[in-house]
Amino acid sequence: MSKIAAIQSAVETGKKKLIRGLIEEALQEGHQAVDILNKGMIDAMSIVGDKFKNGELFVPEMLVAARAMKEGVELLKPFLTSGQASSSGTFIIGTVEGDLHDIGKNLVAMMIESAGFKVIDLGVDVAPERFVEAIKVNPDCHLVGLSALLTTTMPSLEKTINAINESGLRNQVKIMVGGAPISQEIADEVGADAFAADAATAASIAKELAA
Ligand code: B1M
Repeated sequence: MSKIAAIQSAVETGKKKLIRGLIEEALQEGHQAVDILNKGMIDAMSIVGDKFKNGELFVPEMLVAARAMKEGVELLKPFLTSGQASSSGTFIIGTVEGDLHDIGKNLVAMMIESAGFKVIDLGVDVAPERFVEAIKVNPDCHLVGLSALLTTTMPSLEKTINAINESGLRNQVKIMVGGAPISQEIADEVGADAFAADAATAASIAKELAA
């Protein structure tokens, strides 16, 4: 089995303790961190999602897979980020109300930080008022990112954007949305300024929006 396949299998089956060794070996063998992330770990989470949908595994297995993935992301972080000093501005990010998924949001935050932004991460299940408050207390913030992974939490995107509109702060910030069920069409519907399909795209769009 190739090292990438072994990492994929370890994430899929939630073998958190194996991840460090496997990633170190993969890097020593010359695999790129971005390949380990995309082909090893993100693909593993898609398989987990498919198996969950088909009833082949359940929430506890999804959770242990997520823990293994997080361990791997922590290890890869130094290889994925540029360590660029913050200068592009402040980016407030969070997973919307009702939604606890944070792996994708954390990857987006990491890539955006690496693109030179100061990132304020509000975490998961973030109520619209918390986004509004965070923008208020950070007048230097011109970009806000909303992550949603569930079709049931997609309305929270619109609720959050409406709350920012009603607070009178909408002119201060550009809003980017993303997450597995989100598309450009949905971004347009909820009144966002931008949609990004993945973390690398989110970082380049953030730079464009800040320019
Ligand atoms: Co959940 N879950 N989950 N889950 N989970 C999904 C999302 C699901 C698609 C699985 C499935 O059925 N196939 C499904 C949603 C179905 C739907 O809504 N249509 C689902 C469900 C149903 C649920 C529960 C309701 C299950 C239950 O309790 N019965 C429950 C909901 C809890 C809640 O949030 N209230 C639940 C719970 C969980 C866990 C807690 C067990 C765990 C999350 C742990 C954690 O995040 N800390 C979990 C997991 C792990 C998943 C899957 C398997 C993997 C998600 C993930 O981390 N992917 C997921 C299946 C799947 O996505 N295929 C699933 C890897 C990650 C790197 O990708 O998050 O898509 P992603 O992020 C990408 C892009 O989307 C984008 O960039 C990222 C990096 O490239 N992106 C942005 C994300 N945010 C962005 C923001 C941006 C721009 C881009 O701008 C701001």
